[in-house]
Amino acid sequence: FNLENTTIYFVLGGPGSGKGTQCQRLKEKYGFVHLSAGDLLREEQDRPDSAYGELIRFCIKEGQIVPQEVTITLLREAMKRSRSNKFLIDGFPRSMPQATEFEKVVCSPRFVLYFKCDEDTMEKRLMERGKTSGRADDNAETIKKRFRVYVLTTFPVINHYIQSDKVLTIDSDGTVDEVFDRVDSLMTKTLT
Ligand code: UP5
Ligand code: MG
Repeated sequence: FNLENTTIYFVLGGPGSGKGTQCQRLKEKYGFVHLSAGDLLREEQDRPDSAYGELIRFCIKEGQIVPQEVTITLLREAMKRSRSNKFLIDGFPRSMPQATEFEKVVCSPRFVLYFKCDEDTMEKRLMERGKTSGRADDNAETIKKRFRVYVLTTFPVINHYIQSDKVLTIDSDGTVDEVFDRVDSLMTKTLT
């Protein structure tokens, strides 16, 4: 597992801000491997012989952060498997200790894409998705908890990277195409 020449962009923003949707478009255009920490946790939760299934299920339902050892291990394994060296890490790190540990055992991000969105918009999107997603956390009660954890615990990570000038802020209100145009033009600039 060679970390030399590895480029990582963290992709952060509140629940429903559009991280996954935009990563999908960015990976196609720019050839990144997209790793959603939430998706990796949900896969692990559903693996029949997982030792962490119950723990993950509980944390997700409560909107709480899964112990970072689990998530960082899943991310490292997925990075290794991909054999790539360009990653969009979506929905991680969710706390300052996670950021510190990841930088220690993997590497620092080149940039942080921050999808900024107001809570009303995010809530509408998540409630709409909840009609069909089957996600245990797309309900009004859990969404409230996710917002709280985001503000108290995840937002400080964004603030931390703002201090080191790594954050590219994208206004995430508007259509998927409008948001993509914004992130696309910022992305292009980071690569030239
Ligand atoms: N949508 C997207 N963009 C739109 C637009 N511009 N206009 C209209 N609709 C738009 O989008 C959400 C919904 O909105 C979709 O239906 C989409 O079509 C629509 P999406 O792109 O999925 O937004 P995203 O920001 O990815 O929302 P997500 O729900 O995935 O955010 P979360 O950060 O809450 O979810 P995640 O999967 O990352 O984490 C879930 C849980 O896992 C956490 O709460 C936590 O319990 C656990 N977790 C950890 O413990 N540790 C981690 O490191 C990561 C997760
Ligand atoms: Mg997502």
